Amino acid sequence: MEGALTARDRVGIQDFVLLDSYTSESAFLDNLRKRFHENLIYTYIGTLLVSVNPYKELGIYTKKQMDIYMGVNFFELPPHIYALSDNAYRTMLMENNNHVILISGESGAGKTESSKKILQFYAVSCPRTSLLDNVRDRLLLSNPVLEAFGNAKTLKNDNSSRFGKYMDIQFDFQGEAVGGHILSYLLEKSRVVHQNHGERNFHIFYQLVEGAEDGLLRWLGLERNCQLYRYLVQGQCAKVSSISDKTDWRTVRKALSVIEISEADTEHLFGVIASVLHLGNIRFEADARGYATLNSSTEMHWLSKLLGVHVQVLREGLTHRKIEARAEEVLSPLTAEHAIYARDALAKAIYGRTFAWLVNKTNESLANKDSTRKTVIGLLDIYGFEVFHVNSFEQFCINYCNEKLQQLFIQLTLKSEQEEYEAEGIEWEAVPFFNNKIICDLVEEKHRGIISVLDEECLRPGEASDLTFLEKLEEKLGGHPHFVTHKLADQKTRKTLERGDFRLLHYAGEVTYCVVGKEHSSWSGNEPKSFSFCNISTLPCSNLLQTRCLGFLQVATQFKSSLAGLTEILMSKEPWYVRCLKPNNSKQSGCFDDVLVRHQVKYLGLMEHLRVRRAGFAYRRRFEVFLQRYKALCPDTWPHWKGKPADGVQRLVIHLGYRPDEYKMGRTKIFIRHPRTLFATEDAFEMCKHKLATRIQAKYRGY
Ligand code: AD9
Ligand code: MG
Repeated sequence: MEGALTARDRVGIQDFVLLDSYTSESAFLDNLRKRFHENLIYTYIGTLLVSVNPYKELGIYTKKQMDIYMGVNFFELPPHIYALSDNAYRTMLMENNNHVILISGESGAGKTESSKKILQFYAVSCPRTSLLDNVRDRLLLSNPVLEAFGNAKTLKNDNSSRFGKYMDIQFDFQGEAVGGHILSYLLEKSRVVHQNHGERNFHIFYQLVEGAEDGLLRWLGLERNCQLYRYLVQGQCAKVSSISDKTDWRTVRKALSVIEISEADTEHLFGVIASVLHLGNIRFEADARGYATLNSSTEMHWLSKLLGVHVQVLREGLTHRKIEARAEEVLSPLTAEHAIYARDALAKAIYGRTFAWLVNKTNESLANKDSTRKTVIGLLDIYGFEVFHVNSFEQFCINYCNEKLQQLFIQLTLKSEQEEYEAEGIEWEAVPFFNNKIICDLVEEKHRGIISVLDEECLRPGEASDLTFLEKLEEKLGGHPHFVTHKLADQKTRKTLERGDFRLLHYAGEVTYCVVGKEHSSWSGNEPKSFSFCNISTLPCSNLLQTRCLGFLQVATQFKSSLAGLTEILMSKEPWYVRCLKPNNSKQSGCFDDVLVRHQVKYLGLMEHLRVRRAGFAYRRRFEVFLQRYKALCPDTWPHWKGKPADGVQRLVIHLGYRPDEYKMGRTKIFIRHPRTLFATEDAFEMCKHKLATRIQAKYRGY
């Protein structure tokens, strides 16, 4: 009938590999858009899951849906995050090895939501064979707690992760979720003391002020009014329509008790959080010589009470710094401006340590104490790539982290995949792709990378400044195709760059980083400038801070090595990928911005991935492994194959009726084009096992 749409026209296809014009970006986009408008947010590229944030509840995450996807082969049902979760889970059990689900995408694309859906799937639908029900609750409720302390409203996302999170979910041999472990990466502590316009501090502060019982607030010396606290109002948006701080407060309180944080510890925890608010309200005045004096007696009283530190010690600590000179400690007074830096540094340090403590506590509660072997599924949910009007050190770290993750993806899916075909002698037409290693090197290379230069500059206290840092960068990196400054830029670009900026051409787009601190606050006349790159190194440390200045210096270097550690963890596991896309920049449902989505499809390397997938092979197994598992399916290979493993595999697949275009024999491995071929073999294997078991039982029963 003319005008009638086929189902395929309407809902698109569920695996891009089956797309007719698979090299066309427009066809790719058409398919995504069609599905998005039908509320079909998931599409596969082979076993990779593409997810488009719907910005609305779709009713597809129910227990019923979980049951539908449990134990069903990947391609038998519409794409879903549960299908990927279930497949990772079953492969883990079958192959008795560790897996990891890598979730990526820019800020607000839906990574954290995805990771929560996966965790829920495991916690709710995996078998329950023991009495470990509370482990599942703890796994689930660790989320609201860490989100309250580690997430915040930004311009990109009302619930933006401000720390990187890697979580292992541990399973016993029966497939029951029995424990977990969390690693956290670089929390954006500067948010504690400063938020850009339209952004908030970490959720927990607002939850506490809005939600805490009157008695608790009184005990903490707080009032139920966010506007009274300097650290809460710089972004001028303490209230957010999509967030109910009161309800979230109740959830967090309950979650804290489920993850076994005692009442006493909880009280201390909120004491520390409240102390940060009091600290933010402390004001300094300059005496005749410009030195800081303090007259915030109410705040000092509460700080002293909540932190358990004598007022006099606090006072000295906030207005002086300790200098170690020839085995002697000398107190030297701080100027009013430096005292503000020191106050803020203290607030950030207190918060950072509290967060670390909380992650530790959560881990204690998730730990599985029995020592039997566990396999794990890791979940990686980091902060997404972000570009703001002004980008500082924090964005630099966040975007570098995303760059590393993209590099890992390239390594595993595009580079090594193609190298493997070559090594195995499989005929292959190379698929070109942009390798962002050049940008990772630009940031992290020894001696000439940005981080090294930053470190070097920071080790020259007194002499170094933001500007000398920038000059050093220009000297070492001038001419690098992904690095530009005002001085290095051509005429046209120069107009868009200020003298204190440098610009990186990241895989996901250009970002201009501000090296020199910019004035950001209209709150009070004597607020400091925002932390810039080198400023971090020249900060005067209040003598309340045990961390010596040097500790601050290598934030970036520490981050670099913790990311190297993370990469190692991820590389040691079988990877699965969820690529999250953001449909529009206004957090709206039903709106699909073509230009924005096309850009993400491009930089995430989805087209290249599709081409490699389409021309390549979904599965590969070493001959020995393949033969060992399936030898019972062929009389020639059962019970033992005496010849070369490759010949045995050849005999086996011919017996199974594999068509020549369905597989290729490499040098050490068999390559199978479509998952469904392997699934069919796996089904035959299950049947065979079943028959064998019945036969053995019958024999022993004497029939
Ligand atoms: V960031 O890098 O941490 O700033 P994420 O984590 O990628 O970012 P997040 O998962 O927090 O983004 O998603 C942003 C918002 O989109 C959520 O708060 C939800 O309101 C919305 N969202 C995301 N995924 C889904 C979904 N599958 N269904 C419904 C969703 N809403
Ligand atoms: Mg997130």
